[in-house]
Amino acid sequence: MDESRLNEIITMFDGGLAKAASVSDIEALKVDFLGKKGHVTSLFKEMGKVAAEDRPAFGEKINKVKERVESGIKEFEKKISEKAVSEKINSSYCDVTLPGKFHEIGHRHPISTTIAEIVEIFGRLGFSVSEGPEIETDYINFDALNVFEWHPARDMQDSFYAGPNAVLRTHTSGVQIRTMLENEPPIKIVAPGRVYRFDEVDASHSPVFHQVEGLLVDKNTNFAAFKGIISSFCREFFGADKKVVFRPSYFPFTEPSAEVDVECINCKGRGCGVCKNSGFLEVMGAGMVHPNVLRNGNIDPEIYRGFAFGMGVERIAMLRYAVRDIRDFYVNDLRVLSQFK
Ligand code: 2NL
Repeated sequence: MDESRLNEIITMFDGGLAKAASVSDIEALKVDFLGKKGHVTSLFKEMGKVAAEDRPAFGEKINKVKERVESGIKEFEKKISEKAVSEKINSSYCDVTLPGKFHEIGHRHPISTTIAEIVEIFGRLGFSVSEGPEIETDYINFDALNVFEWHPARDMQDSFYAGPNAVLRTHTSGVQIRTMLENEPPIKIVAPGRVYRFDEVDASHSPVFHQVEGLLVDKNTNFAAFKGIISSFCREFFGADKKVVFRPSYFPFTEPSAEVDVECINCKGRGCGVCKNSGFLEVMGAGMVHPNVLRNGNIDPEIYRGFAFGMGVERIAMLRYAVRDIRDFYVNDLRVLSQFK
């Protein structure tokens, strides 16, 4: 075994490496040189033929050849993987300095904002939120609220019916009747939601609108507590400087009943078109819960008293945002709605 055989193998390997262009080329080289029958492997098999005293020196030499082949292959593999990475980077080039795509962010509808503010203020006064179905029985929507069979509000012409005993709720009071039936006092809830009335559409009427009603039932509540809570709400919502007045009124479900007026937020009480020169705006109806209604809620009126109130959200939103036509809330014209961001 002479040096020239070793040099021959190295020359062959260098030639093969120079021509290699792909992973499969280098795999073939690996087999040719380091495989079971490869050139380098066969050198080790020839060890036996070498004289014993020459073996260490020969062993060292063939190990050098083996290392040379292995490092050549390793270097090639490194080069080819770097090339693959840089090709990938170049082919998927992205200009990170280009401006991004602009997506407009949505926002709350003014009616939702108004409901959220009302609910938030009553939340701070200790009221929690209750919700219920939009289709009610005649009993829950009318009878339980002391609205007698002959009451004009029960005229079929004034309400939408989904069936013989299925009315689209004309107020959210049903939620409060059910709350009374399902809970022991004290009760302190607000019931926001969509309500329906068979009204001709005009600048201030819509057949679908929103209401927030409230109900407090407890042993020791009274008309003074009622005035205190409602005044607090009105000052919080409309401004601390506004006068709040309670005018006698009538509702079948409360006795006594009151209409609540707040000093005009447009003219501060001087009189203008918004308040029809009265200096005041009517913002809600309210009163002490009628004993019949407490009884229908399975609450003993000899032990408990309650007060309740109801306000139209659209009306309040129109006053607050100086919107003159209720339909502006429903046509979903972004030129209108985007003013309420
Ligand atoms: C209005 C007037 C009102 C109520 C709603 C009520 C509910 C129960 C018992 C008693 Cl469960 N009353 N609700 C009371 C007074 C007035 O609404 O003008 N709403 C827009």
